[in-house]
Amino acid sequence: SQTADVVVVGLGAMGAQTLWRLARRGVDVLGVERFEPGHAHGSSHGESRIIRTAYLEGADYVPLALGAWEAWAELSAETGAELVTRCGGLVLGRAHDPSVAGTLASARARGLRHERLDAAELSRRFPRHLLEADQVGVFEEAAGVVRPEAAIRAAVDAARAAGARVRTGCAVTRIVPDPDRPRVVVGDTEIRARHVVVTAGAWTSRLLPDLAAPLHVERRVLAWFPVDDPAAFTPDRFPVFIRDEPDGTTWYGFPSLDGATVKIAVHADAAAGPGAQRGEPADPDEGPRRPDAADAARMRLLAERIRGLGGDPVRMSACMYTMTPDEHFVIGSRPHLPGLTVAAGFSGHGYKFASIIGVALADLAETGRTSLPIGLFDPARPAVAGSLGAAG
Ligand code: PYC
Repeated sequence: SQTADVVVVGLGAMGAQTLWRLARRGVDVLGVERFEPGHAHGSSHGESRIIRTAYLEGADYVPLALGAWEAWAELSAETGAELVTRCGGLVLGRAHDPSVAGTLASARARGLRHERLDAAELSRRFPRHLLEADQVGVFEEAAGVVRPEAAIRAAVDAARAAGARVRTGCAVTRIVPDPDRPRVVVGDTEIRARHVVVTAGAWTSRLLPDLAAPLHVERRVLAWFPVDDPAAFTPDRFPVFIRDEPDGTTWYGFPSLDGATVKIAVHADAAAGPGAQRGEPADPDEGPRRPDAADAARMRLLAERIRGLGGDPVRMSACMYTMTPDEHFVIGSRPHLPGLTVAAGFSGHGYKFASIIGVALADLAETGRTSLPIGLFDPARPAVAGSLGAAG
């Protein structure tokens, strides 16, 4: 058997940052990852994620978003990796649609700089977006792109350089809670720790069936479309965007990062099939169903709402969301799972926060508390634990 002060299970978005923060603090930390850091089997591939500040999911997220920007800058400074491109962000929809209304409410509640734009201003400043006459926009300068795979690899490399031990290509089969000596089983090896941080993404419920949190794993499709004029889609001219359409679909996209294509994706699909929450269910061990011609057709309909995108996607990929019932994250511990801290259920909007959640998880693993505002993510809240009559 092996020992470590802290074991981090899963080195994806959240685990990689936690590993790095702990190693940097001099903690004896061991990370275990079933694939290789920056892999394409989970929820953090596809080269880009949105970072924004006026947080449409709730003004309570704003302090964390501000902290996330700073924490990403620390990782970039330490590793020399360019991980964030600040290019501004546009939220589009009708005035009462959730993304527009939520962004405005958050910006106003926290006094954040933003511009509310009507259809005429939008078509003048952002002529590539084809909109209905009643669609409006909110532009925020403090938004941009985070590079998910690069950030995971940078954090794992920096953690190793700071002394972390890392085991990749091996799946954890069991996590045994214990107040004094929780254990993680990997193949024939049992790793004993003082504390275990579980950041297993879509695999969380498989590894922790007693968590008593209804985490619903769903498939999402990403598609890259060729651009007609690369100069019109550079980060300074074509910001990241989120669009609510009148049929209830929310989709999003990025400036061109390769000078040839733009990536778009659906966040919440109004046309999701039966049994789905906001997208098709997925099994993490099998992986999300591969994108097919029907996906291409669906994505093409969205791409056509941007002038200069269209035709067939040159590339598609599928990833997984792990949804909670209220779409807020689950971060913390439960009395019936002693010795463990869990972070899961990022509901398709967590990546941008990985840098600061790594700090919070490192705090929790070291001392059992954090000064960061994560109360909203309490795993014991009624929307999560109550919905299953949870133990503990
Ligand atoms: O986290 O900003 C986000 C986002 C938008 C669409 C999907 N995720």
